[in-house]
Amino acid sequence: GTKRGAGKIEVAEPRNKLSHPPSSLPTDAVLYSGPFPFYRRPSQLGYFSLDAERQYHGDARALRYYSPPPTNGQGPNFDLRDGYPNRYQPRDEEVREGLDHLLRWLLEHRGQLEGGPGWLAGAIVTWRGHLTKLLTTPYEQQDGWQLAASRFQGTLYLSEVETLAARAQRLARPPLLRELTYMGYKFEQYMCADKPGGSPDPSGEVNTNVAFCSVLRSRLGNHPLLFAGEVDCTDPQAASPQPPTCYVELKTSKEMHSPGQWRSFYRHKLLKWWAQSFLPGVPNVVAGFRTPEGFVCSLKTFPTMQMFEHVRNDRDGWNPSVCMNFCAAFLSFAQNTVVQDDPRLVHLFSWEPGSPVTVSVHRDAPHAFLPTWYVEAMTQ
Ligand code: 0WD
Ligand code: CA
Repeated sequence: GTKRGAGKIEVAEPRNKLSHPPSSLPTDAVLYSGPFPFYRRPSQLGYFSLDAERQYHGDARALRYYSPPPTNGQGPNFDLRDGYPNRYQPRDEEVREGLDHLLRWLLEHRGQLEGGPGWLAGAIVTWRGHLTKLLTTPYEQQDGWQLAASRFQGTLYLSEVETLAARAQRLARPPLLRELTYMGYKFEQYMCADKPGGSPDPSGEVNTNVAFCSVLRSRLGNHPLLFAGEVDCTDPQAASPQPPTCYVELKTSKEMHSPGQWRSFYRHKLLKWWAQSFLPGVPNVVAGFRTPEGFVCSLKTFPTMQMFEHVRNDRDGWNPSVCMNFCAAFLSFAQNTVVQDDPRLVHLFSWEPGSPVTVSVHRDAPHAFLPTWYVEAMTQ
């Protein structure tokens, strides 16, 4: 420590840097244009599966294999409403899992993480879906979000909290929306086999407890990232068979008939598809376009790296640089705000469209999200 009055000139700490981090973060797209930031090519660190009872398994049992219909003859004719509601086992959405499954994977693999000693202590741990929401924030005009953040052993953990509006919407979800959700999962069943080279079996149940999750490492600017994301299937015939480049994301969307409908699809839906698949390095999104009666009669592959081309010359389009620069700015904001290392302390970042991101501070229940079993095992 430097003693006062020992002849040294004392330089004042610049204010607003760490000692006084800003208390809000603007989200306007214009503030985040500029060059695309560094984003490390995502690499897969591991994976896990959740079974029909939502039980964790440290293996790939829930991974399915891409098995599109033969391209000869006519197009597909998938009835997405088949099996609804009798063969639908939806996950219980009242169960708040937070980061639990990802934390279990991390606990079991913390000794074998690459990146050198201390890599985890400098990293941000979260779900891919949370990062997707950050990427699309500068363009989002409907849904806000809340992200809870805790620092523990250096690592910054980010876990989404359902907003009151989202909860109200979920509880009041009209039956037609519930069926639409089913149809998305049904499409996966028509497009995936349980074994490489096998054929899809659409006669079974659709159980949305089942999931295969890839755990990935990347870095955005100077933020090392460890995140997990649900993967729909792997393509046994992929040109590059190594994960994540063999993975395929499946989506359904309304059939489009006018240039105006395509324009709107490129501006809104493709942004979400791009953000979700770019983060884990999933190279292709295969879309099934459904008729008003719920039949998929055409398929189209959208390479993730070509999605931006559809809006590059659109004044009302989105820009990947804005998405990534905003995400990097948010991660810096969070890193500078959550200074104390304490798993029971939560900084809650809240955002509503048209406003900046704001922060509130909480301790313990109901906001703390790092489970005791995790904190205790990591403290050993
Ligand atoms: O409890 C929560 N609030 C959340 C839980 C929010 C986000 C994710 N999760 C968990 C779930 O355990 C889920 O299995 O994460 C897993 C998926 O994580 P993710 O990949 O980070 O999520 P995201 O990219 O938002 O969604 C990927 C897929 C979705 O596919 P589509 O094509 O619709 O984007 O994961 C599914 C869905 O099939 N999915 C969920 N499954 C169960 N519970 C959930 C959820 N809450 N959210 C998305
Ligand atoms: Ca999907």
